[in-house]
Amino acid sequence: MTFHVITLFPGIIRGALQDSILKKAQDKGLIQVEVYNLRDFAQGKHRTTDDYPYGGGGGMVLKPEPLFAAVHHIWERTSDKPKVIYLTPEGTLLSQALAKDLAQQKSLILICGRYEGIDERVRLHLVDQEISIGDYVLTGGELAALVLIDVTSRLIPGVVGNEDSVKRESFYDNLLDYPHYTRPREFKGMKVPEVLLSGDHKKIEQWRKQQALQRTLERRPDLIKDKDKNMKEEG
Ligand code: 6GU
Repeated sequence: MTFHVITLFPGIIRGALQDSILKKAQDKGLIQVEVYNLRDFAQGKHRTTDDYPYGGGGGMVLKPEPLFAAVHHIWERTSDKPKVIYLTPEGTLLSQALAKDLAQQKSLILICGRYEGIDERVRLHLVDQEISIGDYVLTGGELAALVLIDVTSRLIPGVVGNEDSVKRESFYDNLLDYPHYTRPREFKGMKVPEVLLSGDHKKIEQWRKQQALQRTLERRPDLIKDKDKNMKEEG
């Protein structure tokens, strides 16, 4: 899968992808991240990418021309006309379910905003989907784009070494994860639950399910309501 990222700060995107699992995924050819500096698509001596808002008020707004030029540049060089996603706190909340949908795409264009926002005409005529990563305001869309790339990439087969762990972890079944233990059997007087040492796989499975359910009820009862709703909708 290819992520085309349009940003004023290519270093933020590149820097975060130089280590660990996403680095390996790129080396293996499972994902590709192409970074485009918005400034390269701006006109004039000063290559201005932002301007004052009509109607006044504070802050600056990203101009439409460089964003249109950048997206068309990418479309002209790709065979599949990738969808355009704008990262903004006004967008649909990113969830595991949305990430699963995104992971079906061959490629995506991600626009990272800065300042007060982008010219509304970009949203109306260029953007297919607006996505937010949570109810708080970041200084720009770059960290949000990285979150989107991370959650989507790890759903692509081969990116995460252990497929089983992807299936078992938090949110996969709309439940939080169960507790994990490793050696030693006793640490500072705290013992590993007996059942995990029993070798009885059925019992272990039951204990994990019960723990996951209990944790979800205590911490995120909203997830269980969502799950009920989803099951009813699916019939
Ligand atoms: Cl996508 N962008 C910004 N600037 N702030 C955010 C966000 C995105 N999602 C949550 N907060």
